[in-house]
This record gives sequence, C-alpha cells and structure tokens, in this order.
Amino acid sequence: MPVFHPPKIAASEITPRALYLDRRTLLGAAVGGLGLAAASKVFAAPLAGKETDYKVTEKITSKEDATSYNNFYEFGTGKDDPVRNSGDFKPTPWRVEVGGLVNKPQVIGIDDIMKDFVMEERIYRMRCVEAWSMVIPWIGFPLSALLDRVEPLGSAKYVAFETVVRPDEMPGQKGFFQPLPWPYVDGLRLDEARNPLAILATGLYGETLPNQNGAPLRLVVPWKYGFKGIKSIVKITLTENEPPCTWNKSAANEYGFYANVNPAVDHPRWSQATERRIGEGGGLFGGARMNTLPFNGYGEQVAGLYSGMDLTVNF
Ligand SMILES: Nc1nc2c(c(=O)[nH]1)N[C@H]1C(S)=C(S)[C@@H](COP(=O)(O)O)O[C@H]1N2
Ligand SMILES: [Mo]
Repeated sequence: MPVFHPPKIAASEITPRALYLDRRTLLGAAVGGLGLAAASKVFAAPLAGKETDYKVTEKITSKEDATSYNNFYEFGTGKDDPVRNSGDFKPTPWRVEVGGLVNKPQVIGIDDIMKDFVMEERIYRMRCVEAWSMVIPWIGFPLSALLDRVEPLGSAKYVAFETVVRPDEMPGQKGFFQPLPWPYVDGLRLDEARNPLAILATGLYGETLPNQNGAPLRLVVPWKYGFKGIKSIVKITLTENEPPCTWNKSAANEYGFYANVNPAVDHPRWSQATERRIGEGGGLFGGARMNTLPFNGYGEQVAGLYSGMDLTVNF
C-alpha cells in the first residue's frame, strides 16, 4: 500500500531566502538598492499588436521555460521532473468520458476532439500559487463548447475533472511515498466553466501539447492559480455539489476551491502580493518580480462571477 505523503511546499522555494527572512525591509526603501523591483510593476516589453481578452501583449515566456519548468506531480515533484520523466507517457490513443448530470453523456476520443472543436490560439498570463508566472500561447477551444455538446441538466451546478492514473507511465504514482492521492481532481462552478476565458488546451507554441504540460488535453483557467489547470484529463462530470479539489483536500487552509488569483489574500506561509516572471529580468533570483493583479489581470471578464461573495473566505 502506498503511503499518502502530502507535500508542504517550502516557503524557501516560494520566496528566495533573503526575501522571506526580511521581507519587510526589502519591500521598503532598500528594494531599489538590491536591484529588485518588488513594489513596482516591471512588465516585460509588449508584443506588437492589440491586447484582447484572449491575447495579452506581455512578452511571451520562452518555449524552453514553459516546457521544462512544470508542476505535474504524477511525474515527480521537482520542476524538471515532468520533462525528464514523462517520455514513456502515451497521450494517444485517448478517450475522455463526459457525463454526470447531462442529457447526452458520451465518450469522446482525442481525434474527434481535434476534429470537432475549433482550435484557436490564446496568449494567457499564468500564475502559479507558488508566486511565479509565465505568459503562454495556448492552443485550445472553449470548455463551454464541450459542455454544450453534452447538454448539462438544470440541476448541474459544478464541473468535476479527473486526471488519468497510469503508474506504469507516471513514475510519481509508483512507489512507497507518493506526493498526492490519485487521481488528481479539480472542479469549477458551472458558470465559471462557461466563462469564455476557460479553455481546454491541446497545444502550445503552435504545437501539440507536450506530455509535461498535460497532453493530450488539459484545462486552462487564467484567472485562477495554476493548480486549477488540471492536466491529462480523462473524465469530466457535471455535478450538483462542489467537487473535490486535490490541493484543497491535501491542505484546506492553504488552497481553497475557488483559488482565484488574489494579491490581497496571502497564502498562510507566503505573500501573494508579487510574483516572479520566469525567464525575465534575471535579477537576483531569476525572474523579474512584479505585482500580482487581482484575478491575474482578468477582473473585467470574471469579477462578476463572484459578486456578493467574500473572497477572503471563499479563497
Ligand atoms: N494532473 C495534474 N495537473 C496539474 C498539476 C499536477 O500536479 N497534476 N499541477 C498543477 C499546477 S500546481 C500548476 S502550476 C500547473 C502547471 O502547468 P504547466 O506545467 O503547464 O505550466 O498545472 C496544474 N495541473
Ligand atoms: Mo501551481
């Protein structure tokens, strides 16, 4: 029997040592002297072209960084484990079971998904709960298009997602100590899932999704912390009750169901006010530090989903 061994991300991984030891001093006048831009926005050079809801104009993270600095605990807990350990993973053939409170439950093969849904590129700002961020050009289609196809019943209030379990292909699922209980699961409220920003991605940088990024199909919800972006999905279920979420199950006080990016609500063990943009700026700790935006900058599109909710309680 494997032992469920919930990981505690070390605060030292979140905020480089000097910074977490003396955050207050650093956030004060001393910041400039250290060459950090902790208190001011330091967005990288914009791309040519107009910013739209679906394409931010911040500098795109290099493909190299986006495909080698990953969280995918099924392949190990280190940032470079997914790229190193996912070579044996077979993303095809692949079937996704879509059911629960729907009129037309169905099992859809990835080939049909590629054929039936119109793929488009979305350049999204992504923000991990560990206070780092990237800008990634995804290829995908609106989750709502898939929901339309199965016709949710009026009683459906949530959408639950489940990742594949394949210990033979996913070394993080094998062995005595395993970092999380499997399968990895997460969920959205139905109206969140229907927001046009929420997509199911099948690619990035104009290419098919690599294994380490969640091949062949993963969720991308850019206004929420990265852990909601569940990878390698095999099951989507419409439910009446709030579905479980892996990180919330493993530490409910640290990771909420909603997980909206919110600089005003600190993680119990580190600040969420700023983030490190991977690959940018270099700086002392590798990654320009910038202010984190409410809803990761997507407030105009999504804040209305949460009107009347206390987001410090429903975090
Ligand atoms: N199945 C599964 N999905 C997952 C994870 C995981 O460990 N397993 N990690 C999550 C976390 S914490 C983040 S930040 C994003 C990272 O996505 P990326 O590696 O494509 O940037 O995937 C999310 N989806
Ligand atoms: Mo994350």
